[in-house]
Amino acid sequence: MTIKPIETRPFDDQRPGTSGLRKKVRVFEQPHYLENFIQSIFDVVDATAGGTLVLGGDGRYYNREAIQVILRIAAANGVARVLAGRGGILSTPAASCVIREHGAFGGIILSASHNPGGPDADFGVKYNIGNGGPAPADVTERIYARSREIDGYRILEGDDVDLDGAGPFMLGETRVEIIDPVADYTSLMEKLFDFERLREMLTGADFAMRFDAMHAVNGPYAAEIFGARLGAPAASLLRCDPRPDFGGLHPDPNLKYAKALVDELFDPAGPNFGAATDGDGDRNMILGREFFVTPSDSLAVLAANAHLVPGYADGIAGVARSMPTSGAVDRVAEKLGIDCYETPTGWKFFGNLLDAGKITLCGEESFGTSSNHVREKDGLWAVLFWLNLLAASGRSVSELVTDHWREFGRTFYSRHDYEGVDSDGASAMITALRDALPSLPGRRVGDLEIVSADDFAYTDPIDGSVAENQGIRIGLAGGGRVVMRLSGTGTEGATLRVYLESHEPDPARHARDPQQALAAQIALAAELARIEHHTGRDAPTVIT
Ligand code: VG1
Ligand code: CO
Repeated sequence: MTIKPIETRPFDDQRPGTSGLRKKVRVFEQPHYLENFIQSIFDVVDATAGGTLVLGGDGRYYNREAIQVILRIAAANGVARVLAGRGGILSTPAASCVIREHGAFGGIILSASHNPGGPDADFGVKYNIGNGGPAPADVTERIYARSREIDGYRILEGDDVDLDGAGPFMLGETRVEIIDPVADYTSLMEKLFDFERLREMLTGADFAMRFDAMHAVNGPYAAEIFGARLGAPAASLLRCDPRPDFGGLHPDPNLKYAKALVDELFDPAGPNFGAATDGDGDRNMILGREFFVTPSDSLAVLAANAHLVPGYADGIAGVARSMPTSGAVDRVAEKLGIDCYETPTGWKFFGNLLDAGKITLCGEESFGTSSNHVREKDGLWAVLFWLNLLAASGRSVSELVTDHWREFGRTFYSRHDYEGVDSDGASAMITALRDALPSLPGRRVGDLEIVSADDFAYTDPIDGSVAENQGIRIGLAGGGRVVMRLSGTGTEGATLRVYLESHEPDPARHARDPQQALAAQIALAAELARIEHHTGRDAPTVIT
């Protein structure tokens, strides 16, 4: 087999966003586009020292083709060993687990996460480092800089690797091992949770759950863990056959895109527990009977009750949440006497804190929760954690959460997304807000008083790196907040995210509908940011 140098010209749009490089499949299918980006990774990361690379994806359209290309480029760049998920499959948390278990120098994960899949939809490439987590910004910026000047890549000529075969295969000097995508991950889950107790609960007559894999990567993981190991009835596992286009749906586990599951759980005679995960398996949505748990509350409840779960019985070192995530977990940390960190949006910012042992649990309002067991958010882990809490406490989902509110107060929370708006209008809106920041504190809008306003900047407490312009943060008297930022994961136009939050200590006022409880915050955001003027929209496209 020969290594072929190919001349190429740089593309100018390969800057990774919140979570890797995400583009339309058609963009990735352009000649040399994927190759350039992969070569840029290998030019930045030294892959020649005899190490192992982990490779897999969420199974979406173009996954297998991309894996064949990446294997050949890896071989031409002197990677000694590649661990590839069978069928090209690895969920994001499983890839993180495999990188850590096998001491790999890094991994390439192919996914556009919760974005739709198919020939006209989205694809993505993410590079993770040796701790199993997303590459930090200095690495992604170097990869981007390289992609702007690249003039060639190296690729091995040869046949495709049989991703469904037993392996190992040799690609030139590179050994490609085909691994069971669920094995390492399942063993890790068995170490953290009380599988015996879970099995008892899931096979019992008075417990019914529904898990919706949304035709995405977690199907086989759920079949193994909930089905084979824990004995959950087949009828409780929904859409567990992964499809390249996710069945034509949006694999995003929220109130809008997992509506069938939500409807089932909101039936008064419905199951006790419902959950869904996203395209690449790192997001989760938790539902009880007639009850939706906001991701911010979920993180707070997990932190407050972690001692009930075997893997966390010794207590937690600290917690972290992304800036737009509600302050519910902060109150738990205060009570536990542990540190709570506020980081920018995106999982890469948790990595250093986890590595340094500063935090055990962390989460984002965007349906992401996880712990120090991997360096990615982890959908199935969150579902198992909740199940373990139900089994150990004997309480229902709604009881656990409403008890929590009684103890800590309720943090009403909602996110309003304005998807696919005009990029220039959205940028102009953020710029205008930024310019107005100094004039905001002290101002009243309706009944709300603004006490602080800034553009969030973060200095990493471990390595001192600084991330600026991470979102407009408006603090309100009484502990409420309005946060606004632009998405860094979209592939079309811009998406404005408006995060709304208020704190209510009085249990008599906990049963309100969040949209009503947050009406004043919603009005404040519209007025201050002039959302309709800048975006032409008078309502959000998704409310969670
Ligand atoms: C969104 C979420 C963010 C999350 C990111 C990746 O980013 O808000 O919290 O980390 O998606 O999640 P943005 O920039 O669009 O707001 V995943 O499951 O799509 O990898
Ligand atoms: Co995801």
